[in-house]
Amino acid sequence: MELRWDLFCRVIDNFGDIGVSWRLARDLAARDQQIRLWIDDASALQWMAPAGIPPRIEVLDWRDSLHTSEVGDVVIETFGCELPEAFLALMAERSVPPRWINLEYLSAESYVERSHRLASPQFSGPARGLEKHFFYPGFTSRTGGLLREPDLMERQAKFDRTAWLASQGIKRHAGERLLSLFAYPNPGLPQLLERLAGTPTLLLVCPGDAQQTLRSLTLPAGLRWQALPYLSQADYDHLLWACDLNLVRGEDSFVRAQWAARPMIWQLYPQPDGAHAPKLEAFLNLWLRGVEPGLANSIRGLWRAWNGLGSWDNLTLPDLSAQQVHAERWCDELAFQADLCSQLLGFVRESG
Ligand code: TRH
Repeated sequence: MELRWDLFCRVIDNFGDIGVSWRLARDLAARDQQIRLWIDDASALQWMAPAGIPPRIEVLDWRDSLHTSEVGDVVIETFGCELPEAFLALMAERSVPPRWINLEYLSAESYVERSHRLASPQFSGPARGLEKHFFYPGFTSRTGGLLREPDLMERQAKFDRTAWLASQGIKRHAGERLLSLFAYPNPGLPQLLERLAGTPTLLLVCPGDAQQTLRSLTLPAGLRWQALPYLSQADYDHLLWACDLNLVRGEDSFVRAQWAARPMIWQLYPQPDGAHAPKLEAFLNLWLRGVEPGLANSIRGLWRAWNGLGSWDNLTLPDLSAQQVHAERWCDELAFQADLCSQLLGFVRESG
């Protein structure tokens, strides 16, 4: 059944808001849904989606939502971005109210299972009489799952690493391991590089602070690096599939690294109130369940240090082949879960 979706996105900073919204829009459109993506700053789509806007998606200026006369069957506000009052009023006027969903941030913390699908009836304001539902992505069956296009695993299985690297002008030396680096400013970078020293490694570095830092550093023996431009979202996936270790950040690249089924290190979006610390521990607890204690401890130590939440003393790089086995097992486990789009569609249909 084709539904009309109004998807709202406010770009706070970085690229996660638009990255998740764009990925969701594309996934819904590929499932025959009609999407209007209302966004206050679509500029990142120039590099994220250089092939242009696919059929069934319209990208519209947020401000124009104040003057539209139509409301779709489903309205999604991403990450608690507040909807314009004029649009809320229009929603309330609709004879059949739209399904109104707040798509929340990703976390493995226990509140997610408790809060997923909760309703929030509106008793005042322009949306009076409507009901908003919270939809939480997550890693367990009692959450909304993760974005995963239906053909993702198939495309990944067909991926030709050598051809892709050549297409990007990346010249890997024989035997060299590949590492992708997408990070917030991180004072731990020199310490991380020390842990990589000794084994020939090519660091493929995404735009951002790390490129500036690396220009002024002398790299330890065996390491070299290459600056990457912003890649399309599709090619960023390819980068993750091509590398032996992926350093990712925020939300969307973190999820994609899990689907890439390669060893990874996650840098969380640092929160001034320290909320990223329990968020990190919750994920580590879930993700490392069943992992051999020596390996699990060593991964924990490294992830904490990379996030400024632990010391670098006595840390070494956990064995990559053991991490590879774990990454594949975790990816297989996650793939059993219904993906986020399927769950959203199911939620909308069952409550429509
Ligand atoms: O950019 P981010 O740090 O976004 C963050 C997080 O979402 C965080 O939780 C949120 O609070 C904050 O934004 C506001 O990292 P994230 O989530 O990985 O988003 C990056 C997006 O950019 C993702 O969709 C992948 C995409 N990307 C490309 O398409 N090409 C590239 O070359 C790179 C480096 C990223």
